[in-house]
Amino acid sequence: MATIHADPFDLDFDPSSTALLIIDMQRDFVLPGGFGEALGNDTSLLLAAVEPTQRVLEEAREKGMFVIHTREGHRPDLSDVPKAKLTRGGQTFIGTEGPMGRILVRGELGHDIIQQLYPRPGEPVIDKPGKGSFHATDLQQILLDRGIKTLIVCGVTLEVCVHTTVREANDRGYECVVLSDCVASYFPEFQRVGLEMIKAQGAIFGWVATSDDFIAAIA
Ligand code: TIU
Repeated sequence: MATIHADPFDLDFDPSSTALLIIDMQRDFVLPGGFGEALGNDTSLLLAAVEPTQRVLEEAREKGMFVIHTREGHRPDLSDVPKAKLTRGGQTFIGTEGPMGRILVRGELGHDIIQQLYPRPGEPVIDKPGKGSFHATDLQQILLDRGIKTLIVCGVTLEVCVHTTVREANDRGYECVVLSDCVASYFPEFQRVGLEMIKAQGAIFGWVATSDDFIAAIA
């Protein structure tokens, strides 16, 4: 067993039943020319999460911890995009050509995970059509098969895909620790309040710790 120093209180976990879940570290969100910028965001704010997540990933791999990656995106024929997502606000970005290929479409450069955090063989990559990582994916089955009980969560954006996934996971009985410096938002105030929401009311849907807390816990 291990203990991670976390907010609002320390959490005991078994590293052998813990997975590192890295959410949507795709070019489409963290680099200019993709989905994030098309929506009017300054993508550079997300880059702060890259280096701490690299350190966490390196340590988790060294300790043999199970690592899972997710990507938000759609089939090239867009048959899995709800109409309400495709034409949100009267605008369509998904599936249109950009400098990194068709936006949020599987198989395109922009859809893939950035090189610094690229999955290794044996690390499942969950392709998801929605914001949550459990909706319309086999993540639940993969976690059950491995006997996973605790999730260490990194990725972007905090208040969208990270929150949705952690809320889904919490309802399914997983204990989730979100690493505050390994998640990012296009909105600094959402970064602050998004972390507050998770750990309020006695860890209402999760815990918050830092990359250093995680690395110390598994040392
Ligand atoms: N727009 C935004 O903040 N996020 C997303 O659309 N997807 C994820 O968070 N991955």
